[in-house]
Amino acid sequence: MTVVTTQPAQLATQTPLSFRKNVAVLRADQLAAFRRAVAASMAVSDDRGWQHWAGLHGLPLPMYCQHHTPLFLPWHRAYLYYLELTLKEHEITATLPWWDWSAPLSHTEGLPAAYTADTGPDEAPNPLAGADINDLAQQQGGPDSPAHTSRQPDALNRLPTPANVQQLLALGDFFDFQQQLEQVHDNMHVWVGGTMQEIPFAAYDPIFFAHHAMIDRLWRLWQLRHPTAVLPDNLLNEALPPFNITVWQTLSVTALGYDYASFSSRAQVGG
Ligand SMILES: [Cu+2]
Repeated sequence: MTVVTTQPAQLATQTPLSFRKNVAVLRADQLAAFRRAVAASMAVSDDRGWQHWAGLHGLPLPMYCQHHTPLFLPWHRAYLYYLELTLKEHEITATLPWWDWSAPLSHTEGLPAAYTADTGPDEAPNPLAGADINDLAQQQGGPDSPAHTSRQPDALNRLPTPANVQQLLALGDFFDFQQQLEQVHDNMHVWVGGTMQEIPFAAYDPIFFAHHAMIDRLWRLWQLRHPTAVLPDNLLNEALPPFNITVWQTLSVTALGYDYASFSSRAQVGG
């Protein structure tokens, strides 16, 4: 049983933490910067761009994502981390916002307005509303593959509640927590509907990353709640291809250079 407290040198040299924020409280300039970063990513056609990064999760082959395996949370943490770095190349302040689908606002508005508006305040198309899906992914997905992402949200009263979240955070064992969190995660993919419920294409939709930032945040909150919980050594040493990182290197978000704003600084919520 080991508690990992040290981090590899290349990760420990990160400078100031960058804070992921609740999408509901993003200031207009923060949302605009994030949208510019996503739009810029979508305009890049090589392996630094949106199509490449969305494709790592599902199609085109190989499909790297880990679902219903012990690597679900670590793999997706690495995935969001590296995608966020590519967005920072366009906008240094850009961070992945999270969508708290359990919050009262979500129970009245559903999908976050930042992701559903057709245009931003500048009248430019809103890149968070959806994305194209490249030809290769469509070919490999067969004749019913979508050419563009879509959503078909379910009823508001079927969203998870704060009580559901508290039940998850109270679980003491990592594997129990991960398994039950993944179930809620699965339900949310189905709740959003459309492309989000098809694993091969889900990550093309920008809402995927707001949903997964919430999942990653809940893992962070769970880690803070259960500081003595440990993962087995054999799991810690697992690689997370295609990322050059192991499970134990994903355990500390602050070593990776980011954190979640609401519990780090109350002042940031509502700011
Ligand atoms: Cu997912």
